[in-house]
Amino acid sequence: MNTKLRGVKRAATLGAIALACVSLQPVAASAAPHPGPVPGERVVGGTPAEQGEFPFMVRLSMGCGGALYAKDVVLTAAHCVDGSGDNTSITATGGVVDLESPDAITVKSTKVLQAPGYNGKGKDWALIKLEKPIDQPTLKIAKDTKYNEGDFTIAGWGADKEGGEQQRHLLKATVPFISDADCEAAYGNDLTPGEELCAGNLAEGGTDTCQGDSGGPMFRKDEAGEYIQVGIVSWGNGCARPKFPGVYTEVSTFAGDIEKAASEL
Ligand code: 4AZ
Repeated sequence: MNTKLRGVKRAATLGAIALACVSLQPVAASAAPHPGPVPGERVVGGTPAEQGEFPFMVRLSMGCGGALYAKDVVLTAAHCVDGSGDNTSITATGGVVDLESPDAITVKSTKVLQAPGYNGKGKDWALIKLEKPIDQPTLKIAKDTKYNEGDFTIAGWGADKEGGEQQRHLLKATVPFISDADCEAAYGNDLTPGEELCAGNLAEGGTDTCQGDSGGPMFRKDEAGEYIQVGIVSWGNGCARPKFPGVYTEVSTFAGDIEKAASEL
């Protein structure tokens, strides 16, 4: 089954101890048809992010990821939040790769804006307004489709394998763009092309986002060498399975809506 809703409920149940995850590509094992955990490695094919490497990354208390769109606005997934309106129940943690670091910056939410028209298919974006700024660099969003190609970076504190535990340390991986046609071959009408884009290693699997990474950014560098967000972790069939890439909200499609909503939040 596709694990978006299941993953969210699961993450929410884990509550404060829920930390994000990424299944990363096993380099040494990539020739194997079904790469599994590599003995001695803490993350399947993945690597821990360095402190400060992705300073816009935020962990949300319901067990999702997010990115700083502004210092006091987090961009996350619609399926990570309950609806729109005043909301002081979410805590955002930023400024650290280690969620238990004494340097962690924790700030409460004041409001949530879930994408207008969100009904569980496509439109998987939401904004969370923070009570005060998290003084870290923000992540700009892609405003057109030209960056929807090439290799992307994914990062999160979610599970490091399907059914695995949330992570204390931020993990990162690289995944290639997958065409709508290839992604539709996997997901049929569950995919909403134009509102979603896919990424992963189609043939081998082995690298992916997973439960608890939802809401976090997928990003790459632009022509100026700066990070730009092209996706929001949304859903997939399991994690890192061959033939089933990760599905991400297509940020460029909603960039205008996001910009306007943030200015009104
Ligand atoms: C989740 O449940 C989830 N493999 C996130 C990403 C993917 C699957 C599930 C993609 O949060």
